[in-house]
Amino acid sequence: MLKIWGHPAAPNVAKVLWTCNELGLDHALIPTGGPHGGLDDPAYRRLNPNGRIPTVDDNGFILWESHAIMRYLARREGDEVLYPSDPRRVALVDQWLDWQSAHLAQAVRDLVRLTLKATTPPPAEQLARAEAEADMLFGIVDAALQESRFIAGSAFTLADIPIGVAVRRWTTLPIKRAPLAALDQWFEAVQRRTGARPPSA
Ligand SMILES: N[C@@H](CCC(=O)N[C@@H](CS)C(=O)NCC(=O)O)C(=O)O
Repeated sequence: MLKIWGHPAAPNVAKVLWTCNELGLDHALIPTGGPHGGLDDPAYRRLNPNGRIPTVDDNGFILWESHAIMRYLARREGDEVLYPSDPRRVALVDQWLDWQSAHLAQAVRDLVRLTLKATTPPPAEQLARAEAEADMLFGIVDAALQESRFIAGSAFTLADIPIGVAVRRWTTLPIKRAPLAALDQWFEAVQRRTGARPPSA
């Protein structure tokens, strides 16, 4: 059975768990990272030299980096909807996956650092800058969703998963957010999918 090291409250692990659920894959979660620790254990570092989660073991095939894992699992299962083989359709999915980790994830991380993880209230100007950056990036998603039902077109694909996880995090932070109607409507719909089970730990 597929083994996954991580914990469901970690956004990058949540992406992989959501993908497994969409694909109907049985998996065993090995609680690691966050409150469970273990990231510096030499045995874990041999699996993932970054000391980060998630890491998976698929019958001896070890893989880390959440989006690489998602792509691998969807390809392995031959799921043409979640991760198409058509060059242009898959390029759009990849575009949003790469954009999420290069830009959106950082903006949400900055807001988490300034709010939930801060020991003192953040300087108002710094918080306003971080809020504006996130509004701008989620605004790009909102504009795309005004044109298509899902992030990368008319069907739910891997691209919807990391952005869904990011919206889930963003909308639970004690911050000001721009109203984005198309994004809200899409988020309502993707959250209702059984695969989008919210993290419990
Ligand atoms: N680019 C990596 C980032 C991995 C990462 O930073 N994971 C975070 C959790 S989301 C982590 O390991 N944090 C340490 C912890 O939770 O203890 C990926 O997408 O897998």
